[in-house]
Amino acid sequence: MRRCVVIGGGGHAKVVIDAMRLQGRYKPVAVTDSDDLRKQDSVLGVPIVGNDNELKKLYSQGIKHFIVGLGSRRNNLTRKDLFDLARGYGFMPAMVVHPNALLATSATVGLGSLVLAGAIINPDARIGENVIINTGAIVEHDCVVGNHVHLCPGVRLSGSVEVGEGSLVSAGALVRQNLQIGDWVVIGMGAVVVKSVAPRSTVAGVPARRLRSERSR
Ligand code: JB3
Repeated sequence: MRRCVVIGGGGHAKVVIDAMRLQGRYKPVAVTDSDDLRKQDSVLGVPIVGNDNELKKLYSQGIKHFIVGLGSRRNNLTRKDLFDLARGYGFMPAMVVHPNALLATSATVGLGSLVLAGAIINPDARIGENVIINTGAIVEHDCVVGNHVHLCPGVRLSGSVEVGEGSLVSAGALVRQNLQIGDWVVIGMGAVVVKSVAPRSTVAGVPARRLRSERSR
């Protein structure tokens, strides 16, 4: 089994480690966490070995795979930065799919991505790298989901929706078919999105309306 480091040791890391064990392709052997007080703590029995300065050492010890185990906060920038950091050290991204997720045979999922229990990804959907398809999220046929996106629990993308890089779709949001969600967009919890969303904007509500736009990244 491929040994794997999990970057980030909070609540999301628990579901990552659990899915990894159930999938049986990777063995989680170490966790890094930026909170130095958590060194020598563990997550579901996997030791926290220190902060991200330990990554180089882990790689030299023969651990060649990683997954970002951090969920999103206000956006996905930290998840992207951690993905790029680990790739820079030479690690290969793990691709973790919970055995109770349903993936169509023609759907594709990129490296470093995580598909959790109860998620459904329908035919010809394309999922990028370092994406989280969280518990019970539905990605309908022909959707295109960009790198570093997080679809939170219970999100539903109707057919042929495009979600740009880094966007965060919060829990329970619903997106109408054929819409384009730009890069680095934030969609609020429970929103019902009936119009395409411009890059870097934040929308929320039913129907979803823009709250603000033009964030720097
Ligand atoms: O709602 C659900 C189902 N999941 C949420 C998930 C998507 O996001 C979950 O309930 C949380 O709200 C959140 O999970 P996450 O990201 O694990 O958050 P938290 O439980 O607060 O733990 C984050 C951990 O990552 C903390 O221990 C931090 O010290 C650590 N951390 C923060 N920045 C980092 C970094 N660790 C590393 N290695 N590097 C960092 O840059």
